[in-house]
Amino acid sequence: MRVTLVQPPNLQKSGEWKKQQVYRTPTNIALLASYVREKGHEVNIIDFDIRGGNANDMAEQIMKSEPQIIGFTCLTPRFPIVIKIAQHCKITNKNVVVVVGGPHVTGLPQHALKDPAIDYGIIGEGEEVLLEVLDLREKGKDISGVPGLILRHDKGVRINPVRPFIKNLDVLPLPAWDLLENLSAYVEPNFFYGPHFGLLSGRGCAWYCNFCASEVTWKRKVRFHSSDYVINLIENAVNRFGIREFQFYDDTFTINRKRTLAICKMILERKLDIRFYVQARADCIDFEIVDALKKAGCFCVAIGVESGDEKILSMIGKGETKEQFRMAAKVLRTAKMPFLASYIIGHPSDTHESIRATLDFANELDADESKFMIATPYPGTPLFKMVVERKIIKEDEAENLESYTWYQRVAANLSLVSDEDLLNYQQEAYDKYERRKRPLVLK
Ligand code: B12
Repeated sequence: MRVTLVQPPNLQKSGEWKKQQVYRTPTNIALLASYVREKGHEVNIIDFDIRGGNANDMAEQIMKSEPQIIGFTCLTPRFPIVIKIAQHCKITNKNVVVVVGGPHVTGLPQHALKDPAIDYGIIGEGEEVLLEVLDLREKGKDISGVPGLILRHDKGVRINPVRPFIKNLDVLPLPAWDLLENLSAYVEPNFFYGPHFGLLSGRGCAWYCNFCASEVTWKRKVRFHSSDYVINLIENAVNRFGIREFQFYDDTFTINRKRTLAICKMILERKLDIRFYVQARADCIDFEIVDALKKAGCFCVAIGVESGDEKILSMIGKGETKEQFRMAAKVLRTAKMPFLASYIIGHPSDTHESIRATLDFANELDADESKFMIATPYPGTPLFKMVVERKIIKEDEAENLESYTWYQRVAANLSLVSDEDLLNYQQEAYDKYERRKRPLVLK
C-alpha cells in the first residue's frame, strides 16, 4: 500500500517564542515508516513543522504523493489542524483513508473520530497496528478486529483492546531518516552546531507525575534497546547521514546505570566523536554517570525540577525532594556538565508563594538554561481527569485544544492564582532566565 505519514504543523510559532528556533526530527513517524517499508509498503513522510503553509496547501502537498492511506501523528494542540488538513484531503479524494495516532489519540480515543474526515484512530505503540492495517487493506480484508484500532461501529465508535507492547525493541529497524526531505532543517541553535537527530534508546518512564503524558502511551513500563542497537543507531546516523549531534528523546536516559555506562564506553571505543543531549532525573545521576556521559560527548543533561515547593513536589508525584535537586546540581557542576532545568507554573493548588518559591529555587539551582512551562492537562493524565471532574473543561472541548501548550497559554487552571498571573509569572521568568542563559554552543 502507498502510505504518507504526516507531522502536522505547530501553529504556535508566534510572539516571543517564535525566536526560539527548535526543529526536531519526527522520529516516531520515521520509525513507523521504516517498520512498514521493510515489510514491503511504499512510504512517504511530510513534515509540516518544516514546510508550514495553510490547511489547503498542506492537503494539496499530501495528495500529490498519491496516498491510499494518510497517517497523521498528533500532539494535542495539533488535533484541530489535523482535522482541517484531513477535510481538505477528503475533498480531493473521498476514498483516501485517514488514520490518526500519537499521544493525543491514545489519551482521548473516544473523540478521535469526532470529525468524519478521520476514518480510524490508533492507540498505543503504533508499528504493529499500522502494519496489520496496511497488510489487511492490501489484501482487501476486514480490519475491524485489529487490536489498537479505533473505528466507527453501529453509529458509534469502537475502541479495540490496546495491543501488547513489542517485547524486544531491537527488532525495530532504524528510523527511515532517508525519507525526511530536508535533514538540514532540524536545527536548534542554542544546542547544536548543525542539524541533529532525535534518537530513542528506549520507551517509557518508571514514574507517574500527574502532568506527564508518558504513562498514557507507555503504561509506566520501561523497555530498552540494547547498547549494541543504540551504537548502531548512532553509527548509522554518522556514517550514512553525516549527522554527529543528537538529542535522546528518552524520558530518563540514565535510568539503567549499567547500560548507560556501557553505551558511553562504546561511543568512546568506537571513536564516534559525537555531541549529544539527554534527559535524566536528579535521582538517576551520580558523578560516575555524569563523568562518563561527558567523556562520551554529552553536552547537556536536562532535569525536570517542576517546583520549588516540597508539598507541590510530593502532590504531583515527582518522587524527588529539593535536596536531591541540590545534590544533582552539585554533581553536574563538579563534573562541569552544563544542565537545563525545567519548571512548571500553575500546578494544582499552586499559590503566589509556591510559584515564588519555584522562581527562587531556579535562581538557587542556577542551571545553564531554565525553562518555565504552564501546567497543561494533557488527555489521559491525572491532571486531565482532575480538570474534567471539576468541570473546568469538557472532555471533548476540541475547539480549545490549540491552547494545550506549555507556553503563553493557559488551557485549564487548577492553581490558586489567576490565568493572567500565571502568564505574568511565566513572562517574568522568561525575561530573567533568557538573559541568564549560558550558551551550550560556543560560537
Ligand atoms: C520529540 C518530541 C516532540 C517534538 C516532535 C513531536 C513528534 N511528533 O515526535 C516536538 C518538538 C515537535 C514536540 C512538541 C511538543 N510536545 Co512533545 N515530545 C517529544 C518526545 C520527547 C519524544 C516523541 C517520541 O518520539 N516518542 C517516542 C515514540 C516512539 O512515541 P510516540 O511519539 O508516542 O509514537 C508512537 C505512538 O504514539 C504511535 N504513533 C504516533 N503517531 C502515530 C501516527 C500514526 C499514523 C500511527 C499509526 C501511530 C502513531 O506509534 C509511535 C511508535 O510506536 C515526547 C516524550 C517521549 N519521550 O515520548 C514528547 C511528548 C510527545 N510531547 C508532548 C508535548 C506536551 C508537547 C507540546 C504540546 C509541548 C508544548 N511545547 O507545549 C509540543 C507541541 C506544541 C505545539 N503547539 O504543537 C507530550 C504529549 C502530550 C500530548 N497529548 O500531546 C509528550 C508525551 C511529553 C510528555 N511526557 O508529556 N514534541
